[in-house]
Amino acid sequence: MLRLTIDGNVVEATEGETILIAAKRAGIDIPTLCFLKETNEIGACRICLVEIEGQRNLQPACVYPVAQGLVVRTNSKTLRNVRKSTLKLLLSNHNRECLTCFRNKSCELQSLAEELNIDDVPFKFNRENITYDDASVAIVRDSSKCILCGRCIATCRDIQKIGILDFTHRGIDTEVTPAFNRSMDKTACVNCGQCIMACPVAALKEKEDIEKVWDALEDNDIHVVVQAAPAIRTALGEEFGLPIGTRVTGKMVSALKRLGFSKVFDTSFAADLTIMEEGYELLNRLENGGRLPMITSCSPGWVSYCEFNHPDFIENLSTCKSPHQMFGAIVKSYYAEKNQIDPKKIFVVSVMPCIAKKAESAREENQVNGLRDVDAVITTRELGKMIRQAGIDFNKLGDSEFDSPLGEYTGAAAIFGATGGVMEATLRTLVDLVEGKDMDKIEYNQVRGVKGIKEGKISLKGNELNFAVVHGTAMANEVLSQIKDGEKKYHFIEIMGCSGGCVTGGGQPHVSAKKKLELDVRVERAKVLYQEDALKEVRKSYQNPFIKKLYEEFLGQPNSIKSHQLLHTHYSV
Ligand code: HC0
Ligand code: SF4
Repeated sequence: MLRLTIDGNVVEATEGETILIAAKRAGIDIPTLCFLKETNEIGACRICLVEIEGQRNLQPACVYPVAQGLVVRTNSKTLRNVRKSTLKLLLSNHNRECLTCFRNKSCELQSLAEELNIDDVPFKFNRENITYDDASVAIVRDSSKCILCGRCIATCRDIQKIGILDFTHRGIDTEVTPAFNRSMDKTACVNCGQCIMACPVAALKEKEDIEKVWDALEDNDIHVVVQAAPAIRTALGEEFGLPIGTRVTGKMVSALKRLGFSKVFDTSFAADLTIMEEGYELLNRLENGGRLPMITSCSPGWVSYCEFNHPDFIENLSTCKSPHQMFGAIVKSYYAEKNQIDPKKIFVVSVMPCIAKKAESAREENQVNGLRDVDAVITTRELGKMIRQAGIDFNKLGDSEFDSPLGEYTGAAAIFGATGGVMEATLRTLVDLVEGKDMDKIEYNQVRGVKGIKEGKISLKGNELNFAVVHGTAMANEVLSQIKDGEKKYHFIEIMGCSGGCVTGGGQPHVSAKKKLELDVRVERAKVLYQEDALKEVRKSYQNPFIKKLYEEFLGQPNSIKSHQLLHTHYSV
């Protein structure tokens, strides 16, 4: 343990820590901008400069290591002036249309300007040749807002190991762009949206579908059905100032009802359905020599990553559509038939924590008889906006229940939104199906938590099933390489494109770098889903009575011809 002095306080720190971290622990917030924990620690923006006794130059706290006896000052007239000048220069090169900016009030640059008491910016914004790229169905890039902090570049390159974005040009013309300034839709971007989550400003955002949804809601000729993904209920409250990790399932349903949707259903119902289809698909592959390991296909960021980078693993992907696509297909067939509604008059909206779901729903493969399974996908952030636009006081809402039957779900489905959730849900059903009885075991702790690669094995009637859970495309790359090299052998793998799974998808509420220093968002949001699971009486997908009914009345058996027509898909090479 080392001891140093920060602003007159003696602070204990461990070797290798930075001044920024030691100060944070001592309750001293040094301002930062380009800093993003474990992602972008490069000291580039110079906002976190501090004075160190005995040194002539100011030093960036985010990269300067602690040392025994160091005497640090984080607040002085010099520092306040230097930080202000640096920030004014950054602001002079930034399109300051804050009132009409989608990051208004969630912008880290704006907060910093307020914290540093910036009262004027003497320079006018007059950059030319800036790119506004909205060619992709999922992601929009606006260079006029970019402050060149590099957080998106580091996230895509080092965390996701994809590397779509980088600095181009020099000096005043410097921009962050894909190679050759291609539009995002012409790159191998998988639409994970993790660069959006890293961006402190509004240089990256999702392609909004809010107006499409409002138009459908106002059309009396259309029956508008909404489904909410498991991960929305754990994060939507943050849009309304509630702490990270607040469960708002009932309020979310009330809000969706107030917005005027004809039915408010839950993607979790289709998650239970996916477990049936995927579980039987796995059993079939195990028994009949099918391609192994079977890999989950519900994360469209991961599926695109596989298509772009590992086409030799495409046959390993489960042929199951992702739950929200299955849900759309069931609404436009079973539900339409039962309620005698023309499927062409049904508009399915998915509320997703993910921007890749926008691209997924637009794929031709995700249509049945020329009708899209899902007509519009909005993110948690977009839903937050719609609720505010409608003047709904979210925090004052009471709880409501999802509509039946497509809103009935088990605890197994609720945990889909956290890394390991799909695996745990599959194991709960698979073991019982193979053993032919309702086993006592429900929880599989080895697949929970945020370790990048989690492994385990179980015995199924004497046969060993080896499995792995992977989150983030970098980890996916690692595991696939190990399989190719023969180092690892698995029967079944869950892969999610984003670290943490859907709870930290690219469509979730923004969390500042400062907050991310205090807590692990993945853990806090996942806790809510495990709580929801524990509260459920039925915690195994095959025991969902409405899933049983769906098979009895409509689909026949899992993996039946009808199931394949509606609920399965294929991928491109
Ligand atoms: Fe997910 Fe899903 S759990 S991908 O992470 O499988 O986005 O929450 O909705 O579709 O159910 C996201 C979350 C979903 C789907 C489900 C799966
Ligand atoms: Fe990279 Fe994902 Fe952003 Fe695309 S969406 S640029 S893959 S981080």
